[in-house]
Amino acid sequence: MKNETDLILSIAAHFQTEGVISHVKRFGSGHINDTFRLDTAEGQTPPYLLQRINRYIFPNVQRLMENMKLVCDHLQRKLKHLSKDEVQRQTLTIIPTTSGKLYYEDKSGDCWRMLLLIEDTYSVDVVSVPNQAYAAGRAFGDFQHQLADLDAKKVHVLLPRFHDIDYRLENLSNALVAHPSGRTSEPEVQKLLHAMESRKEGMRRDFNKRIVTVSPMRIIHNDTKFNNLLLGQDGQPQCVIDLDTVMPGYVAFDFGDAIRTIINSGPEDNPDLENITLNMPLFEAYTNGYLQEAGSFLKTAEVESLLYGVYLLPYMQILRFLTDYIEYDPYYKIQYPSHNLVRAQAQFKLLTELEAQRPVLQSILQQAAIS
Ligand code: ADP
Ligand code: GN1
Ligand code: MG
Repeated sequence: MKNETDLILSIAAHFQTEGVISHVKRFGSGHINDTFRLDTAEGQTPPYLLQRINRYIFPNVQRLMENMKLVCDHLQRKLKHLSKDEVQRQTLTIIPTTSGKLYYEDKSGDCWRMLLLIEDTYSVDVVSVPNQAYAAGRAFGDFQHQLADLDAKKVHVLLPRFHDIDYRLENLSNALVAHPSGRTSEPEVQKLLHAMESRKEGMRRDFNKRIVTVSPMRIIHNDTKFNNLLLGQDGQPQCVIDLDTVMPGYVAFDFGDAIRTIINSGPEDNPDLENITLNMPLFEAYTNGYLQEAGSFLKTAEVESLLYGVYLLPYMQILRFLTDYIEYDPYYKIQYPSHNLVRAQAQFKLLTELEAQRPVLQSILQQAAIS
């Protein structure tokens, strides 16, 4: 069997690359795809990024890539006043295969895509300073703004009910039926299940009454965690990435998911629960940055819905991590056997901190909305 580098080189040969690829390195900390950085020999072309697309999550890669192309083209048209170089630093660029396709399917059925790697950028899992949070708010707000005139009918709904609380609750119930013992009977799992159950009706009510029935459907990113933003060397956002989930949804989802990672003083999977605290200045900074960009197009009801997203997105994320743990981890990449349980526990601690600070969060949001 070939080693990984040989495999990647043989896959890369099917794309319209320039220069000779000389180095291959695993890259990034995403939970879904396998990502590799490809460097060409010195003095040749810029590096590339090759991704093996997760087949379990995206069985229809053709449609996935059609969405991605649609969004990239739309964003690039908006930047046509800039140089080609600058456009390629602010948006993703898909490199087609030698036969002109958007992805390559290998003999084993794995599907691969290639992008230009945006140089001198990095992504981080934990935000450190308010400036970064403010700029991230502006970047995700601007992203929604740029997509406001994209025809929603052209976007395939690849992951139906992606942020639908009833779907996530159904998945958990199904997991419990399929796995009545095993991990389900662990005391830590039972404790979390009770905590989720006791919040269920309140969360469902907020989801339906405070978001779905009052907000217009828009094209949103659907996965606004902080590491889906590339930062430039100056620490400022350079490009919104990970476009796999761009689909219709509600702005409160993107806001809540961003806050989930930004307000958390530590990583999403912090096993040290005592040290999971809220970084309020980052919340305020993100909110100000987001409303600076999105305030012009959001309806009043949408602005009011944002607070509910701050609770619902962590709640749904706990359901998702817990479901995956009970099902023995088919969905998220894990680094050790209890990783999904640790993630669920850390997100639950985050949720309880958010609950304790509700009046403060509400007043920061209200203040940001009127200034
Ligand atoms: P996943 O779905 O697994 O999260 P992503 O598309 O987010 O995959 O990519 C994983 C990581 O690869 C990102 O967090 C980022 O660090 C890096 N990355 C992705 N696209 C690019 C790019 N075009 N240029 C530079 N780095 C990138
Ligand atoms: C996944 O792809 P990545 O790592 O950016 C997931 C998100 C979750 C997130 C939790 C397609 O995001 O929905 O919120 O993990 N993406 C998909 O960290 O399910
Ligand atoms: Mg990602």
